[in-house]
Amino acid sequence: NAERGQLFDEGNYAMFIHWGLYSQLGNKVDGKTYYGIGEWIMNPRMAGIPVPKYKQLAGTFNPVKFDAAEIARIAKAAGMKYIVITAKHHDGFAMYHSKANDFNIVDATPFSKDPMKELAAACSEAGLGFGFYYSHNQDWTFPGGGGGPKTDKDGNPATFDDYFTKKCLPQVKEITTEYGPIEIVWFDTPGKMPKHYVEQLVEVVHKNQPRAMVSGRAGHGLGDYQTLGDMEVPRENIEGLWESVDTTNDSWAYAWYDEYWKTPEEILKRLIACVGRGGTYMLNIGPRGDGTVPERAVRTLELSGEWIRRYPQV
Ligand code: JFZ
Repeated sequence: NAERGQLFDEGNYAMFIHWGLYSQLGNKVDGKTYYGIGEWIMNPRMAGIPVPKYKQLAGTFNPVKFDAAEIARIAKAAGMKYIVITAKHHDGFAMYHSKANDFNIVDATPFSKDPMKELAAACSEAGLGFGFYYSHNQDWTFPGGGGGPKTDKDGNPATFDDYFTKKCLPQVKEITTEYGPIEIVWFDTPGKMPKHYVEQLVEVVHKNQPRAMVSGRAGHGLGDYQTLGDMEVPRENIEGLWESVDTTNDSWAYAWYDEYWKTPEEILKRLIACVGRGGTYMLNIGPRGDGTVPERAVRTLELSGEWIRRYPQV
């Protein structure tokens, strides 16, 4: 029915969720804490976890407390209109049931359910839109992926094309066909990824989900809107469709020590600044490895949402 782009026409407010195997670590590995963004924990800039050891984390990943309806409730209470969640981050682990690659939450963990099916259904039930983050260039565990192993399991050299055809493209087809209508595919960190790959991904998204928007971070200017730098709030009006992303605390993914919560007032100021200048504000939460959302994040979103709800009566 609606045209692509309508989602951002008058600005918008969305929930962003970084959730994956890394959430289980919460930035602590073998008793040592690493300070930085949690979803980067395996990277050499953080703990530098070798691929086989990182993959073993799947064996103990069991987010039995994940409650999709509760997450949808929190987003609604905050005044948000849709939710975008990490289908696959740079670590390469799929948080949905992928048939293209078995390093995923159904085939590789004791949880063995698809939480993305639950969240898509909960969003639809609550009248919220739904979308996926997908790391298309960086994949640190699949041979040939950006920042990933340079050889396959037999020691043969792997190319980016191997990764793209065997994993990336099939997975983007999956996330755009298996979860009902989606609003956004949020690609990120294109790096030096050649243009023809990005073109193929954008084509798949637009073909399977004609209304869905592709994030500016797809690369080569092929996205449907501009994503500003993390937590960037523009000082002046910006032309065209744009979005700013932010977190409720410091890290995107859960970090055990991260109590640097923004206050409800700070959240509201940032939201108003973005939407008042014609943009969209997407605010992140980082659920724990067991699926629960940190209480302070819930409270902040509820309190800021309460202000929005009461404002007309003040
Ligand atoms: C990326 C990811 O690497 C990170 O883990 C997280 O998912 C975040 C939302 O996006 O990092 C970036 C990418 C681009 C900018 C900043 C962080 N930027 O353009 O300012």
